[in-house]
Amino acid sequence: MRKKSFLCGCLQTSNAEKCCNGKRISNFIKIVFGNAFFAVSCSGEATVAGEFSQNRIKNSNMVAEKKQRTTKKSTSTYSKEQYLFWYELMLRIRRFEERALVAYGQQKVRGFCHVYIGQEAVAAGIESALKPGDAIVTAYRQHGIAIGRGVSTKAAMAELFGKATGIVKGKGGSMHFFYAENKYFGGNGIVGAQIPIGTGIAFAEKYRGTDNLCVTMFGDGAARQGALYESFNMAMTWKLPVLYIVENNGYAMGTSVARTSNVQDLYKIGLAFDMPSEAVDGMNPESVHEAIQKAAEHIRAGKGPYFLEIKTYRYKGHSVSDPAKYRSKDEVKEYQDKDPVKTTEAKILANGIATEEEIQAIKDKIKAEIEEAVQFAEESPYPDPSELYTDNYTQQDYPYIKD
Ligand SMILES: Cc1ncc(C[n+]2csc(CCOP(=O)(O)OP(=O)(O)O)c2C)c(N)n1
Ligand SMILES: [Mg+2]
Repeated sequence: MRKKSFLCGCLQTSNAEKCCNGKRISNFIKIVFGNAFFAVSCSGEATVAGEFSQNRIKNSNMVAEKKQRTTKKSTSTYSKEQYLFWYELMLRIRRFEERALVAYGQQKVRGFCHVYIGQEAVAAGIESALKPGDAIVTAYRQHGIAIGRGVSTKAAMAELFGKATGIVKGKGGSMHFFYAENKYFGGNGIVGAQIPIGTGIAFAEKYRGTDNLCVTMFGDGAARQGALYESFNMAMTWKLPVLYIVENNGYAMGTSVARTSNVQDLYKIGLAFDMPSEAVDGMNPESVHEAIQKAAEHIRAGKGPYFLEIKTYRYKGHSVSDPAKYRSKDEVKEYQDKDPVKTTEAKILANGIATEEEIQAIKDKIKAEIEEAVQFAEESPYPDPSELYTDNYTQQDYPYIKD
């Protein structure tokens, strides 16, 4: 039987065999941009390939910038517009997921569901610091990142409900949103698989000569995957425009970083590659925004990748089925006291950035929006059974298949 390859992103290049030195690779995910392409095998082995000759990639011996190794506290002040953007986005994500959990309890959402509650400042700070054209790829805890990227709460809720109006037609569910128009490359369920994918997207941007970067996010549980080390090495060698972000929420499922990593300051992983690497406080959007801006400036100057360890926390368990008994109530409370939504609201009011009425208006707007999203999801149809046979890729002339 012929093997099938699974493709994600745009389709196909013809000289894959040459670029991969004739090596037979089956079951791989490939992203193609113009003449450049990137492939990663599903086993996690990363392979970068493309229609280029090595000497077209400048391999300058740029010395990595002096590393700053301390968690940064925000000192800057921002405009009212900026604060309200952060507040509204974080509240939208929070209310969306709270409502999604209710729907899950009602068995309207099924399958996996990993919520981002507690981590919203990361999505808010990233989104405010990027420019149009930049790409994002992340792991499966992704509702918040996707909503930040412009996936509507209607399309997101409908996706969770498995409806045809969902962002990927109800076929992806909680872990696999994808929004190519806004360069949101998912939503990836295989831990660490998106690290080489993001590296490949950055490769394509460099190859095409844009000034776009690719934010490549992963959890602390992915930080010890071999694909990360291969990707970091390639990205530094070729000075790719990639911003790696590890969202260190302290746990990989129920296993703490302390139990799996001798080095618990995960940003230090980047130092082995001479990659500028820093730790960032992830409980407020200001410090995330500032760190991303600084990293983006470095990357857009052509100096290559940057690595941020954003220290954050999830209040809920790994997924809806995890009661999170592996940590104490005091620990959870410690982070809830720094809750990004509440502290940003308090900051806005205490500093007279906006009035209580303005804040209330945002709350009312979000509440109505989320209820509309649920109604939309409820009323939308399920995909037609014939959809089982669409959006699947089968390459008939796969060059590595030997009968
Ligand atoms: C390659 C692979 N191995 C194992 C799993 C099972 N798994 C799902 S999530 C997870 C832990 C991920 O931890 P982290 O990246 O810290 O994510 P968080 O739970 O904090 O969102 C594991 C081991 C998987 N999905 N993929
Ligand atoms: Mg984690």
